[in-house]
Amino acid sequence: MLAGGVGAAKFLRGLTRRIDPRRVHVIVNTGDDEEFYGLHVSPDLDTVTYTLAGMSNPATGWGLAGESFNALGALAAFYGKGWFALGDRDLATHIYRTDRLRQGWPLSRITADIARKLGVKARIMPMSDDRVRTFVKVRGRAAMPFQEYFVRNRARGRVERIELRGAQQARPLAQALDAIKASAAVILAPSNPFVSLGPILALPPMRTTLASLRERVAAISPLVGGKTIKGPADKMMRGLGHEVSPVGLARLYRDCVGTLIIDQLDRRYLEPLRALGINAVATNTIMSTPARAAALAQVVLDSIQV
Ligand code: FO1
Repeated sequence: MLAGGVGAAKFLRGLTRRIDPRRVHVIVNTGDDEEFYGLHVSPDLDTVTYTLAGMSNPATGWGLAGESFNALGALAAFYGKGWFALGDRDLATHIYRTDRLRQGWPLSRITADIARKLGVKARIMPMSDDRVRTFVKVRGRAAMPFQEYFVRNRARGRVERIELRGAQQARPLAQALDAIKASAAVILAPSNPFVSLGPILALPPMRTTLASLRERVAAISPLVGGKTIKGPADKMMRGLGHEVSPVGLARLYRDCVGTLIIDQLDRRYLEPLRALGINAVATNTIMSTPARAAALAQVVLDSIQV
């Protein structure tokens, strides 16, 4: 599966109820990674890892359940008030990751190590061991790193451009490409197509590899009735000149996705999608409970006959 953060993690919680987690390989976006207080933070990797470990904060979907923020409060005395909420126990993950990076471990090894130590059975891997940084250009402002746009500025403003800095030079993880080629199904999570899945798809030769397996590739639309449940994907589609509908999404993915799972509220798009050469399936895509996420996962697996 190709994954961003919270939406992907929710889906994975369902998928791993339907198939053995050891069969699941998760390739995660690292374009959102950021340094805070000298520490390397990988929000999407951590969101997926914590969720599969059963440790994530159910209210936010990111961070850890039952967190405290004492260290962040103490850091404010030196750095000023922080805008990125790093919890005390979450900081342990960032300290460990940063320490290992400094010792020369690749991010993929650290990610597997953290997941194993937290008891996760699925294989979680960063999209690349090379650094890719997502920048967002909003009208009237210079391009800014993703977390600054998303958290500090609360995704305000009209998005004019997404820059995936370093993506052309970065190599996708070899294990990720191998897993994709060996898999019965490749699932694109209901994540943001520009800033979550975009960075993964931008790594050559990720997109052409998926295109060669298109019949086995399914994407889940993050749109429900013209809006996203969470996050700015709908605003971004509009700002970047795409139709905010499953058809707009299908045009973004058409070369590499054979099946598109859309919400039942959007069933009127089934025919137009089929006319575009996409196998379209409508179902309830709102993952309000793990059981709902598992039901969605079953529909996805059935749609590509796994
Ligand atoms: N999202 C927020 O909206 N506000 C935060 O303060 C915040 C802190 C944070 C800390 C660790 C972490 O792993 C994720 C965190 N996120 C926060 C979520 C993160 O910005 C997004 O989920 C992803 O980058 C987008 O997928």
